[in-house]
Amino acid sequence: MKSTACAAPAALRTPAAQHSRQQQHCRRRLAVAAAAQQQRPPAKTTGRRRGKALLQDVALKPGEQDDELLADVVRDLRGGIEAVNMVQWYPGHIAKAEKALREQLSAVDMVLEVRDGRCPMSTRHPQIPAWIGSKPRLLLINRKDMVGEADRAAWTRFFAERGHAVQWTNGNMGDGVPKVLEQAAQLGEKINTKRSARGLRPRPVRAVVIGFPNVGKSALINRLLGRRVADSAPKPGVTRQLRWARIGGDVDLLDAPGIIPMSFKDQIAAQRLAMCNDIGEASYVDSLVAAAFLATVRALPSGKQIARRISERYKLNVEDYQEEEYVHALGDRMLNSEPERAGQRILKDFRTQALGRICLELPQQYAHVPEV
Ligand SMILES: Nc1nc2c(ncn2[C@@H]2O[C@H](COP(=O)(O)OP(=O)(O)OP(=O)(O)O)[C@@H](O)[C@H]2O)c(=O)[nH]1
Ligand SMILES: [Mg+2]
Repeated sequence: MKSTACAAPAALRTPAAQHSRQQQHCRRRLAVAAAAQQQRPPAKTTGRRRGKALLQDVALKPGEQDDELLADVVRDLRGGIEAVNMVQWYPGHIAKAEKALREQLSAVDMVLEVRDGRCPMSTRHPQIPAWIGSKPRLLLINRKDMVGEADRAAWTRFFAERGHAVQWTNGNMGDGVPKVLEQAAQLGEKINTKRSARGLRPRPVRAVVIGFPNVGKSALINRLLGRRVADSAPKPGVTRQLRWARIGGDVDLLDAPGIIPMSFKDQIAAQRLAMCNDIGEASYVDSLVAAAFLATVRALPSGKQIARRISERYKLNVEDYQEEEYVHALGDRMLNSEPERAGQRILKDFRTQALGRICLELPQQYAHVPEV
């Protein structure tokens, strides 16, 4: 962006003039901030609309484009708007489901915890280990097909170092499912040996499938059962209630709605959930999440390769722009100057793998985390 300071007449470059100019900028900065606050829509407005409204408030107006200082202020203010507001989207059914789930946990023998392979640690619910106590927990990292082999191997090692032999699964195709059934059957044998020693009749193993929204829990249940009993669709919040389903007498499965922690302060993890469509779209601003996605992939070891794919796909070189600018430039180029549509396009292409197989997080980012 061009600086107006170079073009200023000599009189404006004296210390006194500079001081007054700074004061003027401070006043303008406060005015912009105040306008953003005042025009904030009522609290019940969705996160997405609120985010969009704020972004409009804090945008450069015509004639301000060359003002470098004001541009800085605007950038600061925009940066202060969170891309994802999880609190705003904590649907009532999740709170209810969490309560019901905790009540049911005492009746199950094992827990199948499903994570999203594109962000296995951002889809970790920190309270689950405490809720399930000493019951066996099998970690299923789903969406195997959406993550490259090297990333899968690195994550498998990461979990193994922390005592968990994770199972990679594909809820659509069924990869990994026979292994899960095998482990459930082994546990069933143990339970029933104990029961028969006490003179009790054998019973099926009871397993609950839990995890964040849209990670593929219901799809996996359908695969485990070999028929479609649970509703499964590409959006978060499909399963609304806990429901038991039975597999051929050996295993009973409990399908649960996706759960997220009530207080979720990690903005980076929240952004990854938004990128993966694992939280409701009302909680985020597409253009900002798409910009965060571009920044995330830029920092990956395969960042250059992904950048090439993005540039080729949209015929716009991603290396020439800062992330948010790129989303806007894409909007200008292809989508009627609508940055939100550009954001949606990028996110959709990531989610449908049009940009390739991408794992958004790296084990080394969680090297300091002992609990998984
Ligand atoms: N590519 C791919 N898609 C998957 C996989 N597993 C599930 N899906 C798809 O992901 C979408 C979400 O799956 P669901 O089974 O509804 O997810 P869920 O965890 O039950 O979601 P909620 O009930 O909303 O919490 C569906 O469109 C599935 O077809 C997988 O391993 N790979
Ligand atoms: Mg479901």
